[in-house]
Amino acid sequence: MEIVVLAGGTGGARFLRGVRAAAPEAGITAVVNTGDDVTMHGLRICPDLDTVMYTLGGGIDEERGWGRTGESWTVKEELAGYGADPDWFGLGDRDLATHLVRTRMLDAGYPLSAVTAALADRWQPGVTLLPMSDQRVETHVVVTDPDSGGRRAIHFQEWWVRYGAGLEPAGFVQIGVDTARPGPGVVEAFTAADAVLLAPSNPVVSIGTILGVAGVREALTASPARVAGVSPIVGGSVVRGMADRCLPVLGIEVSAEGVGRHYGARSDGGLLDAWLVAPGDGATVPGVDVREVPLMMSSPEATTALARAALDAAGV
Ligand code: FO1
Repeated sequence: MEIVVLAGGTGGARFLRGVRAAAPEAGITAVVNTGDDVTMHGLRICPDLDTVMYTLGGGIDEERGWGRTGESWTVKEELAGYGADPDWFGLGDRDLATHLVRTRMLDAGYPLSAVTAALADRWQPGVTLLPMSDQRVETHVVVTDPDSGGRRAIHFQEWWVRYGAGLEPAGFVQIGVDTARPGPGVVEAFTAADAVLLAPSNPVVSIGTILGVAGVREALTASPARVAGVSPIVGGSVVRGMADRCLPVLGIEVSAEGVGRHYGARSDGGLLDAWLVAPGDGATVPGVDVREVPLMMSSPEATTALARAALDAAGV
């Protein structure tokens, strides 16, 4: 059985761990958002790919939800000692090795998909990790500058990490998404899929960015598989991350129903055959099989049960 999962960072990575546990015999392909990628101190950093790789490979810091367990911050402190900007991004010493290897391979001309496969060889995540595209796509956030009052675009990582999503977002721009093409294996994965799952990742800057790559949405909707999504909103609020800060910018209600309607029914040209919402969040999404199941990934068992429910909803 072949399962394709669209995923962003922490929530998507944890959900993938559940899918792997719920379907240990299946071939699982994760199509991962690269719009959060950023170059800092001359190094190419791919937060969502790394979060999925570390989480599934056993190297993640569970408490932070990103970066390496047993991390130290000596290089970060030394960079700050030189006043080297940016000093607000948490570059861990162990994590740096990933960025050094990735940057060296990219500079040698290897595409991101080949770099990702090489890095994953160490971690053995148990799923195939595919960047949504080998071409660079970067999400920038249009904000109103607190000092000048003028508008400017800052990289998503600056908005999220430096400002804690505290600056009012006026828009999200996925730079490069229009000319980017689906990464190697992405279209083929949808064609071969028996089930397609949308992880409870950010519908705007993660799932939305993946689907913004020309050809990906078309491949998903043309897939013979049923598509089941998992709401990232529980009881009207976000479980973690900043989806509640992003959804209103696109006029999407911050609710399981709002996100479900935004994704839309497959029969109407949208994405979903099924939509999983939390008990009590009863949502009506015309044309979509809405199911109430516990969504909190509070334990490995709960996460596996959620993944099992999503696979059931996808008919496998
Ligand atoms: N998130 C933070 O809130 N603070 C950080 O300093 C930080 C550093 C960081 C370094 C590497 C990496 O792969 C991820 C990192 N993240 C950090 C998380 C990252 O901003 C998010 O995982 C995604 O970009 C949003 O899903």
